[in-house]
Amino acid sequence: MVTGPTTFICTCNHRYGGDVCQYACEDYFSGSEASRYAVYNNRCYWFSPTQYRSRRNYRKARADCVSRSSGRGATLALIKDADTQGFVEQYLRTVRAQGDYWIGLDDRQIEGRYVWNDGTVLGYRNWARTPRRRRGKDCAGVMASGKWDVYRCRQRKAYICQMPQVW
Ligand SMILES: [Ca+2]
Repeated sequence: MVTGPTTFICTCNHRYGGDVCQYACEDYFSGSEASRYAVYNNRCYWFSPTQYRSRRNYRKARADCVSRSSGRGATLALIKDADTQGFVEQYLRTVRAQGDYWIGLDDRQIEGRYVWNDGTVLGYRNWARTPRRRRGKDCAGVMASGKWDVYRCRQRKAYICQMPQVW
């Protein structure tokens, strides 16, 4: 987009970012996984395959996300505002998602107190219905509709990872 005689705003191609578009989600995901990511807000998000053998329980899904960036801050997706929620919903629509995806939110430490995987207390929320206080249903996922619900953490689901912000 040209905004003036000498000023340009450039945007990178899908899946690339950084000052000179050098950053690519390929740094984290390759092969058959490569079609499952999108960049939003300088961050790579990855949506795991949905067939049963690829699904993970909450703990394993979380561990898989963390392992993608060798300790540099990858987690299950943290949907802390409406804009990020909008991005996730758009992606789910685009791929005609079916079923649920884990996100990085649970009340495993204190029943009824939902905390994001990075320790942030829940602010923005998009529950389909307010979760009932119930031990044993402690892990949050996003449904194909985009609304969130709480499930038993040992259920196997697809999941959404987010990689570190790149700049
Ligand atoms: Ca609970």
